[in-house]
Amino acid sequence: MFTHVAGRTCRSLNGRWRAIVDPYEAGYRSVQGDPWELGFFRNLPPRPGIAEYDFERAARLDVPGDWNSQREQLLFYEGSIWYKTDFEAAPRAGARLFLHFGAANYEARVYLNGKKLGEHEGGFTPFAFEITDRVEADGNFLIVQVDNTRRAEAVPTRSTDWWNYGGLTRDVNLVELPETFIETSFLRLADDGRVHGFVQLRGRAPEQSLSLRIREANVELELRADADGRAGFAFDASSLVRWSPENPKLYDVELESETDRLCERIGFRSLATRGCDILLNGEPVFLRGISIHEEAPTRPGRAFSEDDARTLLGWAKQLGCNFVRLAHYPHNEHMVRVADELGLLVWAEIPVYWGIAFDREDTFARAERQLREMIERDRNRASVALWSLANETPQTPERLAFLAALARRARALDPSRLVTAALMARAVGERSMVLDDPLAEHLDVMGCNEYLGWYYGDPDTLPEWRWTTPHAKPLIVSEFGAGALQGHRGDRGTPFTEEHQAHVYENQLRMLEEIPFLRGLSPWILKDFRSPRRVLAGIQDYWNRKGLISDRGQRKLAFEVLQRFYRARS
Ligand code: GCB
Repeated sequence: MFTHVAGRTCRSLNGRWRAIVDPYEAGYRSVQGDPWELGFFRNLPPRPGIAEYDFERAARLDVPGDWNSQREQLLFYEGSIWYKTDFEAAPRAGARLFLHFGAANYEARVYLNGKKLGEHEGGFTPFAFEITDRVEADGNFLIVQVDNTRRAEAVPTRSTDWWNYGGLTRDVNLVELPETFIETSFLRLADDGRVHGFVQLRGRAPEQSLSLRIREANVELELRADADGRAGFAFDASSLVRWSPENPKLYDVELESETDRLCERIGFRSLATRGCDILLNGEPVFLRGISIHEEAPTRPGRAFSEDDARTLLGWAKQLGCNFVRLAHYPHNEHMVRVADELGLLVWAEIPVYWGIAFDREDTFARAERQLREMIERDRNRASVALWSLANETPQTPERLAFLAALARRARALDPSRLVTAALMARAVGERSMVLDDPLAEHLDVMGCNEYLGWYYGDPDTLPEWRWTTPHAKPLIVSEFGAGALQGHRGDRGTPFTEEHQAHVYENQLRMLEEIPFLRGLSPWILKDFRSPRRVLAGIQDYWNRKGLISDRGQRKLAFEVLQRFYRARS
């Protein structure tokens, strides 16, 4: 699929779409339960038994936007909603037209003018369908069934600690491309000091001459795509200033084929590990991070806009971060693009979370596909440093085989990033933690989530805990934290007060400083986020309260504790 939508000729289809809430899938299945040719996608005039619906009378929902946050009745809704919008399209002669969705959670079936275009599974990665030969000059109706039903074999599976926000949660665009177009490119700075990569053309005449220019750095290459439309290259990178959090330098990379042109802002930096060190451009780096869910900064619901990204990542910068963990699924593309600009290294992950069905091949295929779609979308972002495969998964043989295979896949798709996963350590004996998960053998960097001082262990004892591992690899403590309701004040011994949370942070940081192989942290979490598991009335009310910032954007005391720690280290 084509990447870098922002650089293309686009028409936004965002807006107020008609929406029919369909908990029994009456719009897809007959009364016997089979898929039905007279489903809602036909948009027929109302008629008893045939078409007992009418989009024109249905209420509207904003696209992009999760449905749960738009209507009180839909807060907990899980099931199908049918969306409809109308549009006109006048493609230029010879041009091709695509419908591009930033994401739909979790499954989408897409129909144009009553006929199916295709479907997509996976709630956090983009997809597109060509409509060149299906579109009419006017009077097009686009209908999308989105279903967020949780399923055991899906990725994620039934149980998570975040809200199952359903709907067309990201931008929808009509994209116009030439007959043979630049589908994608990949530029990566390798260990040999050269930029390696390829450009992929797609269309009827893929064998073309093309050029790659970075004018500011006097890079100019003349390339020839082969019969499959692929042109590989490698060039000396000595004229390129390296991207880093201190100097997030981006270049305009211009691609021009005989039939298409595309310009993308790209940064160049190298990443590696040496023993327990993470090397950025050859120098050891300590990752001062914070975990973030894709939730809007000051309103409830999914984040989707560039403004949301600037606010969330701006808060991370104020905290003193050079690193963010975008948990627990691929966030919208604005996040990684703004991270590129602001100089924040990124941990990106797929929702292989807790107990997914590690013994199922179809579940592996789902995970693998989400990994590929994430990597293909974001591989040109200098900010993205780590591909994370999984979060807090059980130590079983099936899981090890599953994740080892995913690690191989990640490296085959992108040899220039570090591969990680959020593991769990074990408490052994008196105040000691050991991280000996065999999955670490397959990773470049070990992530580890631990809740000492919150779910277990007395926070006062934290500075006495010692950490060991048999693996000579860098560690990022990818989570620690404590819940606190903003404004709930008291003494530091009382859980859910700001004082208690600040105390856990102070002692966690004292403990973590003593771990010889620690190379970064991303405490849990920047902002309170919604979770159906968090039911404690008066405190949680369906919010996970481990944010350093409340759901309304107010800082808690622990924000300053972490900020002080990071400032002293920058
Ligand atoms: C974890 C999970 C995260 C939860 C967090 C918590 O270990 O990775 O998704 O939200 O703990 O708050 O318990």
